[in-house]
Amino acid sequence: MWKGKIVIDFLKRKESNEQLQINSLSVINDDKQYQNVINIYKLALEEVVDNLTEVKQKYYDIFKDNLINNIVYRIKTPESIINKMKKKGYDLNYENLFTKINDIAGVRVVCPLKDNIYTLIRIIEKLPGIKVIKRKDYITKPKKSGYSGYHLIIEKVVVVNNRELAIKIEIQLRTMAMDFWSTNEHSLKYKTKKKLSKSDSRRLTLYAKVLNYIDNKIAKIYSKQLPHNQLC
Ligand code: 0O2
Repeated sequence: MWKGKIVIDFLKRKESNEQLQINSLSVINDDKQYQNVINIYKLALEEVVDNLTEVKQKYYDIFKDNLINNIVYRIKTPESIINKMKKKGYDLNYENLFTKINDIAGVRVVCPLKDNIYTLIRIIEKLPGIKVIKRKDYITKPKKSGYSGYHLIIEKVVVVNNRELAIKIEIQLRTMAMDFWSTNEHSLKYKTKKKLSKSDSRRLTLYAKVLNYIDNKIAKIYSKQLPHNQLC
C-alpha cells in the first residue's frame, strides 16, 4: 500500500520533476499539485464521513438511541496548514505536509455522553479500511486550557488511479458539553488574535471544569434509568 512518501512519488510522476516545495500562500490556491493532494484528502474524508454516518444510523436502528449527535468535517485551509507548519518549525514542503500534519482532513463527531465516545472508538477501530495510528486522550487528561476531547489519527485507505493510498485523517470526538465549551473557547481565545484578559481566560478554564462536572452528573442520571419494561 502507498504511504505518504509514495503519494509524493505519485505526484512527482504526474506533475513533472519540479521540486515539491510549497512556495507561498499566494500560489498555493492556484497550485495544481496542491489541489491534487487536497482532492485525495477530500476523497478519504468523504468516505470516512459516510462510514460514520452509517454507524450513526445503524446504531439508532438497533438500539433506538443516539450514539452520535452530529458529524462535521472540513479540509484545513492553506493559511492554517502553512501557519501550523511554520509554528512547528517544519520546512514548507509536501513531504512534511504528508508526514507531519495530521489534521489536513478533520472530522468532528459530537456524542451525547462520554461513554458513547468510548463505544464509538471501539467501533471505529473495527471499520474496514481504517487503521488507528495515534490517539490523544484529552478526556482523561484535559489540556491546561480546559480543552477536553478524544483525538484519533487514522489512516483511511482510498483507491486513486487503481492504487491504494493510506491518507491521514484526524477524528475529534467530543460530548455536547465539550463541544459547547471548545467551540466558544476557539472563537474567544484559541484562534483569535484579540487578547483575552487573564481573568476571562481563567473563567473559561473554570467553566470547562464545571461543564465536565455536569457531563458526569447527567451520565449518572442516565445510568440510574431503568429499561422501559421495568418501569412499572
Ligand atoms: P483548528 O483551527 O481547530 O484546526 P499533532 O501534530 O497531531 O501531534 P496538534 O494537531 O498540534 O498535534 O495538536 P492537538 O493537541 O492534537 O490539537 C489539535 C486540535 O485540537 C486543534 O487544531 C484544535 O482543533 C483542538 N484543540 C487543541 N487544543 C485546544 C484548545 O485549547 N482549545 C480549543 N478550542 N481547541 C483545541 P488546530 O489545528 O490547532 O486548530
